[in-house]
Amino acid sequence: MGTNLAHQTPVISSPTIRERTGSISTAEIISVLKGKITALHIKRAFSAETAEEITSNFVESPGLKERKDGVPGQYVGASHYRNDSTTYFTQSESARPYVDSLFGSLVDPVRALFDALKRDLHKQGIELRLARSKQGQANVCRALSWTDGGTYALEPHDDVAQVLHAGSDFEIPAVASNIVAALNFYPSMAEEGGNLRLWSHKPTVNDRRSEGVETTGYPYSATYLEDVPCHDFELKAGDMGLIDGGFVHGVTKQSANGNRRLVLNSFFGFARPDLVLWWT
Ligand SMILES: O=C(O)CCC(=O)C(=O)O
Ligand SMILES: [Fe+2]
Repeated sequence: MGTNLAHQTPVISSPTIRERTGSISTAEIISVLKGKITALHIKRAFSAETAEEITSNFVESPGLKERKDGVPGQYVGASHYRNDSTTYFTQSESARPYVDSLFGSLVDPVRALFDALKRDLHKQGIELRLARSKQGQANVCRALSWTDGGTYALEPHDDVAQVLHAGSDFEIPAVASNIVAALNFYPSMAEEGGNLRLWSHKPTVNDRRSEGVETTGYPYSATYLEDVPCHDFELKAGDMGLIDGGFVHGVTKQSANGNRRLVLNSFFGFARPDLVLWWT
């Protein structure tokens, strides 16, 4: 008996979206981790001074590299995407000084959020820590500047497939059956475009297989997403976003001149009821 998976129709799941100005609370972060909020956009979440410092340090970083894994972009840090555990943790260790240097002598807002969440979860008997192996441990974030010149600066994708298929020598596949939260701080934005677009759809394994993206979650085709509603987060430098990375999302085309769009990205989620892992 054969199952025809060639024409999966995406099931629509309506996201719960919150957008406001101010400070994020640990209670809100936990609501995303537990699937009660799908996406949170906090405007002016960190200062212009911090944003500018990070941006100029990124541009001048001796650790700045071109991605060579099929996702057009430049980065500082390490990505577990399509890497085995040894490669990822070795790269995380060697990139750490460059990631730390992005903040100069200013307080790292990603680390501050990590520490606040760690304190709050600890009170509830839950440990929050960086993913690790014999080779080392993850960094708190990685910095990325997308360079795809097509319809999207970063094509529609989900963040769960890569976690599910990270390999048994990683701790993170356990998170894939829960929410994979994706945290983004935006130190710099293009003049136009570069919106974070979130589609009302959370793909299943069968959906990914039908799109030929079973192990990567990247990229979903325009045809597949044609009838799926979406929401655009219009981001500005200093904003942050926190989303359920299981929903399909991407970054819209951006203006080529002027400021480059820069994101500090990290992932985290429950590996066990008493353990939240954090990685990049
Ligand atoms: O740059 C963004 O706004 C989103 C980044 C993202 O989705 C990713 O790194 O997986
Ligand atoms: Fe993503």
